[in-house]
Amino acid sequence: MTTPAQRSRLWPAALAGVIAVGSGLAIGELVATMVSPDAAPFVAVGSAVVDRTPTLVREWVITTFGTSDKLALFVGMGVVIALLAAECGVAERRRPPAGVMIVVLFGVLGVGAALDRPTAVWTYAIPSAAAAVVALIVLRVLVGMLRGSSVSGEAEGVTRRFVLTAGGIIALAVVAGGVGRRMLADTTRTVADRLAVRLPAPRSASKPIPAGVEVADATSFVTSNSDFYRIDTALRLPSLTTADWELRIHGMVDRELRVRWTDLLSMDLIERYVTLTCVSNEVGGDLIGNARWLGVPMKTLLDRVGVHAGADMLLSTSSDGWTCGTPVSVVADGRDAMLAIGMNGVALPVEHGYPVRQVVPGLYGYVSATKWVVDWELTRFADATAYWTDRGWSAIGPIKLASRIDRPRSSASFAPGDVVVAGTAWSQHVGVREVQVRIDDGPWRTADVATEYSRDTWRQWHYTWAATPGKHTVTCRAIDADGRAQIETPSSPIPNGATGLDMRRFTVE
Ligand SMILES: Nc1nc2c(c(=O)[nH]1)N[C@H]1C(S)=C(S)[C@@H](COP(=O)(O)O)O[C@H]1N2
Ligand SMILES: [Mo]
Repeated sequence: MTTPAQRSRLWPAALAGVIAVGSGLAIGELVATMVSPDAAPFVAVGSAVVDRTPTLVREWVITTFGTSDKLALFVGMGVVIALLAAECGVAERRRPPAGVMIVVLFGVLGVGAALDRPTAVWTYAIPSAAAAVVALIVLRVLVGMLRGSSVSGEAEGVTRRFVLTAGGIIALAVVAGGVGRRMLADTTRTVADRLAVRLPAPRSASKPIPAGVEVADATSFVTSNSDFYRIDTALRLPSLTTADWELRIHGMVDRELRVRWTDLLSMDLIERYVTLTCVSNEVGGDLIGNARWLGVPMKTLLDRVGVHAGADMLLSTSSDGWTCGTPVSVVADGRDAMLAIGMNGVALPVEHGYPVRQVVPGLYGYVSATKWVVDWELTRFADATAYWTDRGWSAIGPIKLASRIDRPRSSASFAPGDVVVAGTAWSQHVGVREVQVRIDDGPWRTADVATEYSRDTWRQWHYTWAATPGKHTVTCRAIDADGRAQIETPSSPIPNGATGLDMRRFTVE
């Protein structure tokens, strides 16, 4: 039997359990901001409960609690979790590691619930896992202190330490949870705003994709939004809305201008396929994608502000402070440089710059493709630098002619006979004229190039190789529309893009 004295010692243990689980949940909220609002442990478990509640019960809840049914659910969950958490502390105090086991069970439930969300990817497991780890540590520390008090007998000092530690943890948890909630609310607002966007039709549509631009079993000509590579310095995605968004244009201009979302929608929009490439792309790498972008020509806005003759740089800044310098001459030379609002028929995905980003055919992303763009300053290359140029990359970054082998996949092994080797080549805004293939140290042979969509997009190619048994290398190189061949000397991406030829090894048996 438990004596009253023992029972009174269990209250601090129960409190320790509640603090431990509470701080775990708070950290879970904070971590979820980096993954997805749907992955926050409390929300994930709540959603799982709702999904599994029998319709009858759900109807009863809704009729009983009316529109506050969600609040009722969360309060109910809160009470249940608090009781279990208290039990956790008591169990850990009496029979360690019983409390730890309960926390682990909580963690597993949270991870399971998060992974069960319709939008889930494996990273959804992280917030609940982090929550469980934090809860475990806090539980061990606090209950450890209580145990210390009963062993050493110097109860008073230990109590003071327990109260201080517990208080400190509660304060940290409140801050973490508060910040997490706030950020999740922002994200949710942005996601809702994006879903409500109706893109206008372009004044000038992209031309249809002709047959023959794509080689079977190679890379698709259009990269889907979910497969599109993502490169940026944002630890947390900026959460803008169309109502918040404003582009301020200033510097060496005749008249400053502030552009709102509705202004953009009222201008003449163009829609174009443009292939973006990252300067960090290694030879054979996949930091490249081709999408159909909808937007306002950047030149339209430059014309409105009246750019001074001496201004040669458009310095753009994103809402999270990233900067990029683009030559004014390039933006204004008639190419389809645009302030994009649409990607493959939908509003820009948040990670690709929602609500507005730049797309400039022919330049690497670090000098052209500012996402979440909110500021344009007309200035001079002599006077300004940008994020990556401050870190050793070139101020001027035209995309280099390159080619890549996509088929067969590197790991493939195949029987002797005809094998189709295929891939893609790019030289945005110049165009690709020819691709050549070399087997081992043999002569360069001309590959069949697929139909060119435009000089701003990549171009596919294929070559039929009469493969003989043994180990072989296959190398490709491209020649651009001006007749220049790809640079064969290997060089690293820094400072202005990799050079060298893509070579793959295959075993034929
Ligand atoms: N705000 C912001 N925009 C940015 C960057 C960034 O770090 N922050 N990175 C640039 C780089 S280096 C590239 S290659 C492209 C990539 O665009 P994507 O992520 O849509 O593929 O975005 C560019 N725009
Ligand atoms: Mo990049």
